[in-house]
Amino acid sequence: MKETWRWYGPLDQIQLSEIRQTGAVGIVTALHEIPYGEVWHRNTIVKRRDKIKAAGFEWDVVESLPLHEDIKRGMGDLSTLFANYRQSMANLANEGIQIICYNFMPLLDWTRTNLKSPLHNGGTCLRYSAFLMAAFEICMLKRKDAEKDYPSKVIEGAYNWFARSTEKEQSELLNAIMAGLPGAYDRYDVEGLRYALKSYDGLSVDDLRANYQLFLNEVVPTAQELGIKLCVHPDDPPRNILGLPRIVSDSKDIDWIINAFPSHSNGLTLCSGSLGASPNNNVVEIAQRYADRIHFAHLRNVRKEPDGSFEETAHLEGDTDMAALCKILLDEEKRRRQQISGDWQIPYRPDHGHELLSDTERGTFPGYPLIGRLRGLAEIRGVIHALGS
Ligand code: DNO
Repeated sequence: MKETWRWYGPLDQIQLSEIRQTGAVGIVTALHEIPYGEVWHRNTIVKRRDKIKAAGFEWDVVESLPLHEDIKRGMGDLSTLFANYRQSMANLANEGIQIICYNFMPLLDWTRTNLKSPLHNGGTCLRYSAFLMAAFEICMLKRKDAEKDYPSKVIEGAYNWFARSTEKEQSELLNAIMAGLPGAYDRYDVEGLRYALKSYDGLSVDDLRANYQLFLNEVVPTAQELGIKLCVHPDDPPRNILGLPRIVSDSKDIDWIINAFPSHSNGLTLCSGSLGASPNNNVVEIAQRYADRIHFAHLRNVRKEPDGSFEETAHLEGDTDMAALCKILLDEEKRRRQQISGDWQIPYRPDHGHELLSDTERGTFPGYPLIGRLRGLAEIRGVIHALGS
């Protein structure tokens, strides 16, 4: 398995020279400065790739080539947006970058309620508390019908918290929920989010699936011709939030995606932490079932709680058996080496990490500190080594 590291480009506090010291050999990045829906031009790609090369790395994975919201909403004439997406893929393929991660989550990307939840050992982690999400939706956003999405115990906790919370705590909660858009510049306030949500009013799961199908029809054939491996990132958390439907949450959803356009270019990012946050998902089984379509892996772990909350644990702790998962990925690599010529390696990155030691002073993107991720990488490297590859 190829060790990669997510780098946010010039916006990142962590330098490529520091990443070299982690032992990772590949970089996962995106042109975060380009607004969603616009073409990634060849010269901009080349400049970024050369910078990565000069530091001694390959640019292995694009995470993400984002979809414009209109594609997810199925709004208006989408022909230019699809043409732009295809052009960006062609420009990337021309420079030898062939793995492209994206997601199909409406409006928000990953969502947490605490960005610095204290750990018993002194560091901090990302956390999703059901009662805080409920407090946000019910008391701050005042979303109609939000109460229907939560059990009464959680609703009670939400009202209690809200009654006692300060303005600062409420604004920290908003900030945490909005933080899942690293690199993108859209951050909503409560009013802005309410307005943005309006544009999704009435969109059902079936509508969203129809919009996804159209996207696949429009881009996968080109990806196939270019040798590009598209890999969708699962919903995080893998459930509906804010009243928005989500359709990349469990193995039934993944079945739908794989069958919606049967092609090797229509693949998955196996994100163990995202999938692992649902009690309906057995991540190891999911990895086994779709192994031949896993083009990229995010390895991390979570501990689930009965009310739907979860906390990001150290990479080898938490609910998912990381060794069993790595074994499946290693076996899949072995199969590829025997059965196909060309690229057999699965790039993976230590996904997220606790803020540890001097991480707290660096102001890195939430979930993406240097030392915490280095710990995760080192531990996973150890597991892979012990498994014999
Ligand atoms: C969070 C990440 C996601 C991921 C996108 C891919 O840490 O895993 O933000 O990059 O969903 O499109």
